[in-house]
Amino acid sequence: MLELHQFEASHYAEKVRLILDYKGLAYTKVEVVPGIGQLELFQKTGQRQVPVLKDEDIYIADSTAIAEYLDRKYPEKPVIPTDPKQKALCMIMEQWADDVLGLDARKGLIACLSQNPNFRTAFLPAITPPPVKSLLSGLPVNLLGNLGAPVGLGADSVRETIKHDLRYLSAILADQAYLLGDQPTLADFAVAGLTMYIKVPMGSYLNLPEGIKGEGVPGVSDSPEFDAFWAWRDKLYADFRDGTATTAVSNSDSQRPTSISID
Ligand SMILES: N[C@@H](CCC(=O)N[C@@H](CS)C(=O)NCC(=O)O)C(=O)O
Repeated sequence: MLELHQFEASHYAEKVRLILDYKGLAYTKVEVVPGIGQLELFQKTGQRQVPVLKDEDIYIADSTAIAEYLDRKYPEKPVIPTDPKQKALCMIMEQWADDVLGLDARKGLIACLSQNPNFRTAFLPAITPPPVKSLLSGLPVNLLGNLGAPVGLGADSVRETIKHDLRYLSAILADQAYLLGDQPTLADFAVAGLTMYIKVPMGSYLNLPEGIKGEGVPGVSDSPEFDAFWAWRDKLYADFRDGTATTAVSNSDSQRPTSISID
């Protein structure tokens, strides 16, 4: 069976989970232990990031490379159009989602970590010792301050950037079902996955604490301006995301993360 080496809280892994579910491919999630587990990935793929797909003895790193591999090896329900112009639009949009939207969303997450105790602990690895989690969730907002501000990631400027992104997407989706027309493509799955930190999807798709579902960047996740966008994403999840893949851990439970990693 296919194995997806991942962090449950990784938005690039979420993009791949959406694609695997859309294509109806069975897979096991292998939860990578930050630090030690990433060393294993490095040995297999020459890089340390998730997601990595393992298909028999082949390892593929990077969500875009994984999507391309899946369409080649499992051509049913393709996510990359064959028409050259549609393909070009799809790949450009996907790249924008990966390189712009995903990074803006990550900045949004950092900016609101200080404000939401649930967020502070939800994106820690599952095996983080409970005392560390409760210590972090108990830190008062005024002690943390605006975490991102000193490095130019103040909550207000990040919020405005994310609003720009969602306005562009909402304009495209105003009169069509998907970003390229009437069929879902890699562009849609990239955008849906990489907005995970802006608003965590509701439902049982993600093995994350219930308290953060539906939560996200304040002023964006709860703004009526983006209701249609979130309704679009909810429908994509309802139609295509499965969420029943089982999870294994890449190393023994006795091993502890050597770093706290959300990205
Ligand atoms: N371009 C990569 C980005 C993957 C990425 O940024 N992965 C993050 C998790 S969201 C990661 O593994 N971070 C850990 C690290 O960099 O050590 C993709 O599309 O898969």
